[in-house]
Amino acid sequence: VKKSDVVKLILKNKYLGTPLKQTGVAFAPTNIALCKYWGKRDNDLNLPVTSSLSIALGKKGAKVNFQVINETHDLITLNGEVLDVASAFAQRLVTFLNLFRLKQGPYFSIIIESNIPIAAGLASSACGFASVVLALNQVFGWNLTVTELSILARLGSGSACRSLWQGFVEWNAGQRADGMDSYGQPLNFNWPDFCIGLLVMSEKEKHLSSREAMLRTVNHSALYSAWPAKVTTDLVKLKTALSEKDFTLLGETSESNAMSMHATMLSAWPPISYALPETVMIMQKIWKLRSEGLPLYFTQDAGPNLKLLFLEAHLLQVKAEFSHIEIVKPFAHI
Ligand code: 2P0
Repeated sequence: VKKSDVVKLILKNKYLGTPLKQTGVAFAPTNIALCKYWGKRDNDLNLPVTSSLSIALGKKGAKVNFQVINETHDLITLNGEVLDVASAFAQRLVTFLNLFRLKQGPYFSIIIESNIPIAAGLASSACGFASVVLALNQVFGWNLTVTELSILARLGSGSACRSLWQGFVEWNAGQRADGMDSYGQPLNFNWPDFCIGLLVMSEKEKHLSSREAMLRTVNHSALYSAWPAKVTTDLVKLKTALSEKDFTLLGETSESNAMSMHATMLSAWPPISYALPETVMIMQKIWKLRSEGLPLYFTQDAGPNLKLLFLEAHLLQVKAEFSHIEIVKPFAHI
């Protein structure tokens, strides 16, 4: 099954339609996985080996503005800078857009504004592709369901299928070869005093994309075979934690899940580590604070930055310990 086959399955007779509107504007939040997506069963369709569970970051994400233009190529602007068409980011986006049009177009001016560091393990591709499919749905007048949009977003980047909602979202791995059963679904749990602290150690682009790192881990890590069972257990624990508002269970499960994902990478060959010395120092500081009674946990993705998990009751203490922290309250605006 190819990406273009999935696009045909979803768009049916709307496939390769002409634009209905000249513009499309959309926002999608970024998301942080508490139970990670790590490893694909289909590398082209971004079909995961396991399900995963994330929390959206409210106003942190990407806004896109699509405008049909009379050109033979797209014009992409990212945070005020016109992108070189040969850049990896532009190529990836254009390749994705080509799934939805013929050689003759339409082509777009695409203005992307992101308020998170790009490619620093803060899930910029997730909100990027999610906002792009939302905008395309407007421009082409597809009227797709949010489930169908989630499947299309996944074709751009796996984690993007979780970025179409605020709050907690589960991505069911699904079993079908065409991935029509692999999409995000919102979980109906509100947790107003849940806080996330972003600790950015480096805004530099990562040295190894998650795409390559996942592939290497699946193919060359002896520990990867233990990962699916770990995810199964952790998903049950996380859903229990959400329904019972058990923050300790949520924190422990999320941190343990992240550490286990990184363990599969460390055991790959060549080994993969996304940590900087500061990353490890801060982990140790968190463990010390926790041993002294502060209910503070972290998660880490394919980059050196840490995302701290805590409740509002401990906000002042967390701020006092980490001077450069940026606080996100995922449910504050819902
Ligand atoms: C996640 N990550 O669940 C995991 C944890 C990084 C670590 O999803 O190849 O950019 O585009 O499907 O979605 C980042 O991987 O990878 C990611 P592709 P993606 O958030």
